[in-house]
Amino acid sequence: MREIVKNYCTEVRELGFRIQELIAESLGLEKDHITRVLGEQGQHMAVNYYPPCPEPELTYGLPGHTDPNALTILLQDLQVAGLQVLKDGKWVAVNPHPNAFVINIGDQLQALSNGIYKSVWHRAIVNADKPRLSVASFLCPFDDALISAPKALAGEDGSGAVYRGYTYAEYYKKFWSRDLDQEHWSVLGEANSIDLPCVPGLLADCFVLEDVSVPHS
Ligand SMILES: O=C(O)CCC(=O)C(=O)O
Ligand SMILES: [Fe+2]
Repeated sequence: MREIVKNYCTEVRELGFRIQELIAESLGLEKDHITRVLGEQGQHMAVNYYPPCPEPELTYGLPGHTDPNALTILLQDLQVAGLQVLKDGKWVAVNPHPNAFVINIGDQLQALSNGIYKSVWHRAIVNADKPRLSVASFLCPFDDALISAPKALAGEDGSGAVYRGYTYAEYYKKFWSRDLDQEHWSVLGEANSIDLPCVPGLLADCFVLEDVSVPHS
């Protein structure tokens, strides 16, 4: 079991790096731009267990949030759907596909891409009679990573930057110092999130990028 989880973590990490390289290329940046800026990335895995709820409309497995990290690779339960993303103001189901991961752009890639890639709002609903499992792998910038849009996207003088630059540590400090919604966190607890010792990190959800990213004037 330990070996399987270890291999999974290694493979998922490599996949994450490859996706970050492809995203960089799609933005017209050097292939290694994002992986260079994010540095030695932290990796964290959450195994989310959502017990069945006879009245699913009364609760959430995981309330709406964006992922505060850089990139999330999500393995969904093939038997039970539950993930929804917010699209044009409506919650849309993302049904599981065999042999497919769901890739979530996190807040840090939204900032790094100057808002071109969007950190998607998502939530998980529970099922009336079946439990659901999901395995989320989070790639996080190293603490001192300076998150700011590159000149190629924000202009030589930075005047086209949508967000001000900040370090990931600063982002996290703000994240933890905001008023926590007690109800939200108790609901999170009910989802039985288990932290696996992949690489030390933090599970943190429900962060709005705009909270720390002051629009450039
Ligand atoms: O269970 C899911 O499908 C979503 C999990 C998730 O969004 C998270 O762990 O951040
Ligand atoms: Fe999430």
